[in-house]
Amino acid sequence: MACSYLFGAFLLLGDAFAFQQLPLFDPSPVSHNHVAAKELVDSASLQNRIHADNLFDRAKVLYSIAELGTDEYNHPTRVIGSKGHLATMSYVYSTIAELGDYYVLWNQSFPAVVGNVFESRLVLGNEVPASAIAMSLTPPTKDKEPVLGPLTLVSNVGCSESDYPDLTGKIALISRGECPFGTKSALAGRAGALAAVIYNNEKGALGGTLGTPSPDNIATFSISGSDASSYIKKLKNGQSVDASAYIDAIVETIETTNIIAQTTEGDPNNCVMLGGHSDSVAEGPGINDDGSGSLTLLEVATQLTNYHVNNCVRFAWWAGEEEGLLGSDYYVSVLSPEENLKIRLFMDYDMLASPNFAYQVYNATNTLNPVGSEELRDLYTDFYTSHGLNFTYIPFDGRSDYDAFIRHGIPGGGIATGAEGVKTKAEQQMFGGTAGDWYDPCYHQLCDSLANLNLTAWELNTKLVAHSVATYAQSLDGFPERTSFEAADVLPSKYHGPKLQL
Ligand code: DTR
Ligand code: ZN
Ligand code: ZN
Repeated sequence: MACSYLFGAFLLLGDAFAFQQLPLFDPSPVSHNHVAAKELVDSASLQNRIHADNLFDRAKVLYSIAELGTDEYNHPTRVIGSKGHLATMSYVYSTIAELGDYYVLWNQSFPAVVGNVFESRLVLGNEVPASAIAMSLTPPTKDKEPVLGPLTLVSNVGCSESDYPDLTGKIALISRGECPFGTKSALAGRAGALAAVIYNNEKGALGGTLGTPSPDNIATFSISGSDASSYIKKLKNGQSVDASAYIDAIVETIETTNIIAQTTEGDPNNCVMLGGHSDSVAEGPGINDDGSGSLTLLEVATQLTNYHVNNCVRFAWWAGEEEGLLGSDYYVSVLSPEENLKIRLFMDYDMLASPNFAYQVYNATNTLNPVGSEELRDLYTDFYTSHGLNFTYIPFDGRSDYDAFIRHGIPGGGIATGAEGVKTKAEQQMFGGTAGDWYDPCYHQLCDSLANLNLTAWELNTKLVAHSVATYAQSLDGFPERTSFEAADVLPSKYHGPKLQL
């Protein structure tokens, strides 16, 4: 099986993805379409078709696909721009195309900013702060050479131009807080600084992204508050601190692609939408993050072909989630108001099989989010409760691809099984596993491979995804009507994707 899928994947590699609309495969009937008389989709019946072994077979294919990234990255990966990601997109595309005319399938290419830090070094006084890291999407220092200058404290939290003295030939030291890291880097650059160091205003190390590049951005490091404190004291006492910063990095724009499949049947003015992300981080193969969600979508899309639907169902495999929700942001940003209003809700499925899992439901409420988000949240919690299972609420804070939807008036929500958070004792009682360990100890690492999947959680959650699709594909009666496509909340949030931005 792995070989034939891989062969299909290679067929579509390369120039095929240069086209806006790939030609559909020959829609010759496949077994799913032989069903003589299809019935209207029904949750229990669709759920009965979900089996862990089918999901795991798909995971094995995906791991072989990730191995294609080894040429360039020395280990399996499906990061955007890699062969592993191109082959992932081909696998998704060809799997849906083979289902014949049940779906209309298209792809949407968009520019994606990617960065890579090859080398970095920060010296403050005579010390190398242990917590210093170059921020994601940082530009290099001038000519990719070390720069030297006095460390200079920026006033307040460095969110307005007036906080910045003339920093020509200097290295700026700025507190975290109130505005995005990218804003601070650009303001420091505009004030003439050679490099910037942002220190944490909370406990612990700081890592984050500068986000969308500005031409004013300068080489930027982050350090912990405790590493910064002695320097802040010295500077406040009028003492000087020499600093040197060096970053060799690139920031470039590549093209990558979202894949979208919509049922040909069902009311096209009332669409139920769901998505997972097709990309991984560069560090590993991303079999749980978000291989699990992407493959769940493929399996549910495959099994759905056995049924009629009343409402249209639209599946999305987003690219560039790990670089800052690029694909879902782009998709929503180019929707016309009419198209936006056709999407009745968006369901995010990112990380469904964490090995030390908790059943997590995004705490999306109608007070803070588009109306309908809470009805969706309750569908998930009712499901767990009716199966005698525990669940926890997790913040709906912009860390995954639902963000653009709720910011544009579309009700949203989703489920997950946990990333780098630590399982509590109470959660160990509720879900088993190991208190004190991360939900996914291999989050964003090389070991996010086949052994990093909990098949019990994955199967159960895929049944829940099937339940969500079947319920709303059958009927949206009573589900709140769409009223607005305005941005729900325009304030920058702490997260926009997996990385901190503020
Ligand atoms: N799935 C993660 C992003 C993510 C979403 N929710 C949380 C909660 C805690 C940590 C991370 C996340 C990813 O794509 O990396
Ligand atoms: Zn993810
Ligand atoms: Zn991730």
